[in-house]
Amino acid sequence: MDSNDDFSPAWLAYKPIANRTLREAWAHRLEVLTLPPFGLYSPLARAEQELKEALPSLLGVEVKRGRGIASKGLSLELTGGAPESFSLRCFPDGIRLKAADELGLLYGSFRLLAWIAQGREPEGLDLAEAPRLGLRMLDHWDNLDGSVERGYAGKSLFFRDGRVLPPGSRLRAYARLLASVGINAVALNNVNVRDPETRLITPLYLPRLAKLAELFRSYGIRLYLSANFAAPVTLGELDTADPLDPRVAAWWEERARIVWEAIPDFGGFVVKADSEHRPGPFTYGRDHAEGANLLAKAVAPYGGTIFWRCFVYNCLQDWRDRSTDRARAAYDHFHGLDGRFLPNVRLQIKNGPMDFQPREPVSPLFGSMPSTGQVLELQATQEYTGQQRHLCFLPEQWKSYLDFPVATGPDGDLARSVQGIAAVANAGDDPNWTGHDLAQANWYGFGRLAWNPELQPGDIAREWAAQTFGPDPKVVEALASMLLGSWETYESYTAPLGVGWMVNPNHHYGPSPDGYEYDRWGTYHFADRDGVGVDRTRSKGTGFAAQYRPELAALFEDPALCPQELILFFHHLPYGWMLRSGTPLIQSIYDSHFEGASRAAALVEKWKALEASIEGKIYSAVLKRLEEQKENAALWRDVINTYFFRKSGVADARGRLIHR
Ligand code: GCW
Repeated sequence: MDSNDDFSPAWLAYKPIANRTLREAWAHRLEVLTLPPFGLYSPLARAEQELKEALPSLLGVEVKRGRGIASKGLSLELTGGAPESFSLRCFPDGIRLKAADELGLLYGSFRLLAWIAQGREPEGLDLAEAPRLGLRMLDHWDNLDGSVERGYAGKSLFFRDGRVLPPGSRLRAYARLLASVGINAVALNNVNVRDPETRLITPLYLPRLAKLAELFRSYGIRLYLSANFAAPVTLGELDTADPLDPRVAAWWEERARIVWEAIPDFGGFVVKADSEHRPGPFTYGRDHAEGANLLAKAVAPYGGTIFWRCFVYNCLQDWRDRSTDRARAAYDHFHGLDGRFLPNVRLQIKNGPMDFQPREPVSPLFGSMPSTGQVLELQATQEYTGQQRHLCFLPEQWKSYLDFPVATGPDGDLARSVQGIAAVANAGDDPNWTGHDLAQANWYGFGRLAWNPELQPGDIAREWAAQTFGPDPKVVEALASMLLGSWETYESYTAPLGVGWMVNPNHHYGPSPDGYEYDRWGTYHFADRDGVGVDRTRSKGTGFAAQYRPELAALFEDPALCPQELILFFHHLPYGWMLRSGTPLIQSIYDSHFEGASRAAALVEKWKALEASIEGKIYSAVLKRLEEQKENAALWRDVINTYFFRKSGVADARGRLIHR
């Protein structure tokens, strides 16, 4: 087998439906397929292809093409309605899928197949769906040499040894997986755009990128690239990248023309500027509105969008300087610029104010800039959540952000305040795409939540499990019980109560309580013999809490009201501090670490109980990862507990083993 063909079908496994009555109930409604005329590489052609491949495998039927208006069988119809939306209904002799556009028909076809694969009955099928968010995007941090920054699943799907890969069968499978959960945008390269990747926007690479765009287009997915703000200088064409210099503006306009000539539906650029040594407008004494608008103006004639990242902070801090707080940085840099960005700029804001820690408060920027388009950035790749060696089902974490009331009133949740969601992708060229087979659930879950932020993580977990492993309720429930709660398990054996950052520097795997404590990244927890945590109050701390709207600021400001899971993010507290649960802070650190590590150990046993139901290769691969998780969680428990025991001198009230 060509290594290009060695990949898992993931949740598009289309396993045969074992229940005969159910199979027949579907089959007699699906044997004839009628659809409107379509072009060769159109979404509708993809829909037909998917149905014709999937239905025989799920139901054992051969699908025949019907003619004209069908009264029986599966009919796909173009009618009115919102873009990308669809309705699906079951009739005694058929299924009717209606949509306003071809993409709606493609999404509806995938939903129908998911419905069948999940073991549901046709009689209940009556859906009308439209995506809640227009932009549902994956950002890859892939480099041209094939490496992936913070990638835990092999090499890049798009690049190898300085080349753009041709659109082979793996990439087609990738596009199908994306479309099946409604993802409609992909940024291919790392936001850290170095010299080689700066050249992606030149004729050296554009023809190859255009081939990828053609494949993705047929699945409703637009291509984006990360751009280097200093590109005119890096490419040796100008001696400045000053956003107010007319030569620079002209350069970007010409560049946009070249890019859109090669890829007419190109989406636009993601930009990391003035962040972690990347160039940006600050070099020229300009602000981020001036920087973003330079690019936005150049891409506007083509309908392009600029995703301007707000991950801007001082990464050369001195730990002795107690006045600077990294958590404040995004708000301090961007809030005052509200109203100054062109309409095709989207500020892309990480979920929290720091950097994808297992738990952070929501970034105070959300909902605080009424005249500026915003996009939420999540991290599916598990940089700080176990690197796809630990099981950590992230839809539960994401849901806590999406539901967060950034504004008052019933529509005040974060999901309603943004124009889209991007996640840093967790897929690479590993045969199972994501390193850990069960991490596919995060990719799937991201797409589902971006489509509909109101979905519940439990339903997402069950849908994913049924589609991936087949609809046997025992297996589905067992998998759901492993996925659900796994984020909180991870959180409970790592850094306590929102304090974050107790990881090994650089690679970020495994415990190192003081790894970042005296470093320059602005990531401190200030543990001493008396207490731990960061005072971010307005009254005596860094003032970060005051960046929130008043009701929230009041909650975070007061340790008696502050959500307990974030208490050390906002407060420096003595070890004897009584949490609302009635447990002293130090004891709760010990308890959560003992419990978290034992829950991680229990995952191994839960998985073992599934041995007979899971394909051997997947079973052993996952078992190996769960065993590593168990061992690493025990290490986390011991390192963190010993650290706090040595600092505080307080023994565990329950007398469990804490190493001296
Ligand atoms: O999480 C940090 C990562 C960097 C990353 C950066 C960012 C792409 O450690 O690897 O760089 O964030 O989001 O820009």
